Amino acid sequence: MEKLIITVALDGAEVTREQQPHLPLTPDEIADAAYEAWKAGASIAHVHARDAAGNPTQDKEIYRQIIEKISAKCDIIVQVSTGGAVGMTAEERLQPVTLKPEMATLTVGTVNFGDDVFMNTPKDIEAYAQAMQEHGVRPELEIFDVGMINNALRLLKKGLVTAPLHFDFVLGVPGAIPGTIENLQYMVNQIPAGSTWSVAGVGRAQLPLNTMAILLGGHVRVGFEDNIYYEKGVLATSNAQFVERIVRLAKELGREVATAQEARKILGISP
Ligand code: KMH
Ligand code: ZN
Repeated sequence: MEKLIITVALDGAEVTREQQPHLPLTPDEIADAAYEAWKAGASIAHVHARDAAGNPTQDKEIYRQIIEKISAKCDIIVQVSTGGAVGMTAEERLQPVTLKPEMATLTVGTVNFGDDVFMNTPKDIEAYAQAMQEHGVRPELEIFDVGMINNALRLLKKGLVTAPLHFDFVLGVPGAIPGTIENLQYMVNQIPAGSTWSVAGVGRAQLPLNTMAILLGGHVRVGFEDNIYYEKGVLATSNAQFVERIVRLAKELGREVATAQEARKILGISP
């Protein structure tokens, strides 16, 4: 089986310090958290920028700082968000792609998101994909619900993304597909042979879905963006703590963990 890629989603756009006191917010804090997670075994850092007040922003200069600070500490792959936060415009959301990071997320459909709507019109999705192609950025296709897989295949047909595709199944967002083992298995069965995939389970779905991915040959995403609790009622003390648990589980289950360089090879990213 391919080595296991561990992505750490360090901060997200929705979680607050009030909910999770160890949430990294400034570029320095995000870089330190990425470094700790990399030391623990993560090979991709999925990052969202926050402004001085801790609110989500897609400001290019803040992303630039985050990328520079992380890269000065370690060789973890930096994956910027083009999802940003609900309500942001496409122009806002696209900003970090112009920095030519190694990876960026690309959500391929609109979905209810708690009490909000995470808007991704066909036109905007195509514009994000095109910008990623222009800037040489490897897209990770974010799949919040089943129909989005078909949208990804349409992008492939149009030549806006290239095979092998890399998917991230995000299960358990209120308003989207629930985080069950059956749903993950169904989604995995729908993607083209030769694709790679990881799974991000929201809240208590994180650990069982991550474990299933280790067994099925997929990859995993952990971190405060998706889950702030280490176990029921107990807040995690760091993002790295989640990575450490995955590394232990992978070892027990006989799956080797990929370094960042090995992850680049698996995902077809030139170093
Ligand atoms: N914050 C969510 C609305 C991504 O990073 O690309 C979208 C999101 C997905 O987090
Ligand atoms: Zn995100």
